[in-house]
Formats: sequence, C-alpha cells, structure tokens
Amino acid sequence: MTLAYVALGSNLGNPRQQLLDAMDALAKLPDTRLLQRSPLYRTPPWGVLEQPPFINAAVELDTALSPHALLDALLAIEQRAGRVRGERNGPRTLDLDLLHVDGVRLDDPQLTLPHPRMAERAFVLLPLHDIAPTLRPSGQATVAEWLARLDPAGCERVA
Ligand code: PH2
Ligand code: MG
Ligand code: MG
Repeated sequence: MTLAYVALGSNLGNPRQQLLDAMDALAKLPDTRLLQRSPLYRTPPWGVLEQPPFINAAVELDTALSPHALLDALLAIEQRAGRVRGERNGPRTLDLDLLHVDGVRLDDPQLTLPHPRMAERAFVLLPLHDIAPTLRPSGQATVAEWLARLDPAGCERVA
C-alpha cells in the first residue's frame, strides 16, 4: 500500500456537499483506504478571477491502485459529479487533482507527479498542511515550508 494525496476543489452547484460526497466516493475506491480528510476552506479564485469563490480540501489515501488507475478513478468521480470540461482555471463542479504519491515521480501526457504547480497555490497547501505538514513532495522542502512562502489571504476555514 502507498500513501497518495488528492486536492479537492469546487465552485459550482453546492461545492461543500460535492466535496463531502467526493470524499465518500474516495473512501469507497477499491483497494484504497481514506486515512485523513482536511477541513474545508473557502478560497478566492486563482487564475481566472471573475468566478465564484472555491471550496477546497485535501485527503490522504492509502492505496494499492497504480497512479494511473487512481487518476482514472478520480476522473470517473469528477464525471459522476457532472463535471463539464470548460475554460482552463475556470469554474467547475468538482476537481480532483492527484498531488503526490509516495515514492513516485512521473511525467507523461496524462500525469505529472508530484503536481508541478502545487507549491504556488495556497488553496492546495493550506488543507494539505492540515494533514501532511512534514511531507516533502519534491524530496526537498516540506509542505509547511512551501506554505510559509505564500500569502493565504482570503482563505478561511468553513464548518
Ligand atoms: N482551481 C483551479 C483554478 N483556480 N482557485 C481556487 N481558489 N481553488 C481551486 O481549486 C482552483 C482555483 C483549476 O483547477
Ligand atoms: Mg485543479
Ligand atoms: Mg484537475
């Protein structure tokens, strides 16, 4: 079994409920256990500014699925939540991004691990920090060190 970390985000429909449902779906994946769920955060939109705020979270999984099998499972959960592929960085009902898989470095057309832009995004690092502050996704800095370099202004925990 291998630890894997997934970022969750949504800003269309009922984002909070979609994230909670997605966490339940992740917990039911074959050969997988959901070990930790972060709190939910309301975060200002990044990239495309003219869109509703996001709800973001992160989870830790222990899985026997390969990284590509896990990615396919994440895309299937997004589809079932009604995800329609639109504008890059634009609004979405559910986004599940594979951030890191222990011991795996990968760069192919489907998947890059660790996630290449995670160190720049407070909306990813803030929830990830709640469940894995000492994780070193790149083998160098910890999640806590990455987060300390960012400004999490406007990100707030929601109940
Ligand atoms: N996801 C994006 C683009 N911008 N902004 C926030 N706050 N949270 C997100 O999850 C997010 C975003 C593309 O996946
Ligand atoms: Mg994303
Ligand atoms: Mg995505």
